[in-house]
Amino acid sequence: MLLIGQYDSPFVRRVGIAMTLYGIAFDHAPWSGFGDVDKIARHNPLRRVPALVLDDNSVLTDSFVILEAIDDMVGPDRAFLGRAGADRIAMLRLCAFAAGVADKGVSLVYERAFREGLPMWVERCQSQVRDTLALLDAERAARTSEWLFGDQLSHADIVLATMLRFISEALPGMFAMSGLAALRRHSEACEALPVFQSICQPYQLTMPGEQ
Ligand SMILES: N[C@@H](CCC(=O)N[C@@H](CS)C(=O)NCC(=O)O)C(=O)O
Repeated sequence: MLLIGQYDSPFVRRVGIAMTLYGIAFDHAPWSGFGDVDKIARHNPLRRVPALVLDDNSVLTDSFVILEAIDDMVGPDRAFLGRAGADRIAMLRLCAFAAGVADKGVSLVYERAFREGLPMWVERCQSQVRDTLALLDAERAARTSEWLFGDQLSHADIVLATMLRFISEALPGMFAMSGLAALRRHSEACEALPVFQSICQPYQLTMPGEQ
């Protein structure tokens, strides 16, 4: 299998971390969404990352779909990052809030990089990020367990951390992190794990036409 996309994307990184924790062998193509768009387009007409090329050459896109597929590949007994029953909905709820913050962060990055920035859109995205970070911080603070769902890491723990690192690095200073103590503690605990250190790339936006 081939995982396409750079690890400075919070979405690619969450997939790379999950596959590594599951012990799934994969090749990695650290292609930039803009600098390497032609290479990506050969596999994924949507030209987005992450994309996972399966052994039969079919291609999956979107981190949620890819994680669903890899949980399925390892099977219910080994899919320790997933959850079942009510915990599954609770986990997906937090994943969606965290991935949503990352989505709005990506919009803000593009708004800044590709045009001057429509104030109404920028302010809307910033409010969405700010308020959802506050929600996630309160949710994390309310849980006293090592990880969000007990003593075992979950997909929600991973995306919370990949999102926070992305927001901090791609939009430095735009959002005050000082009031987000629980999220910062969570992020530090994740980033200290060897898998987070190996599946990692400092943020860098490559503009179209650059390599
Ligand atoms: N919902 C998607 C979001 C993926 C996404 O936004 N990827 C960005 C890079 S971080 C991308 O490919 N941007 C280029 C584009 O949208 O054209 C997921 O969870 O995988």
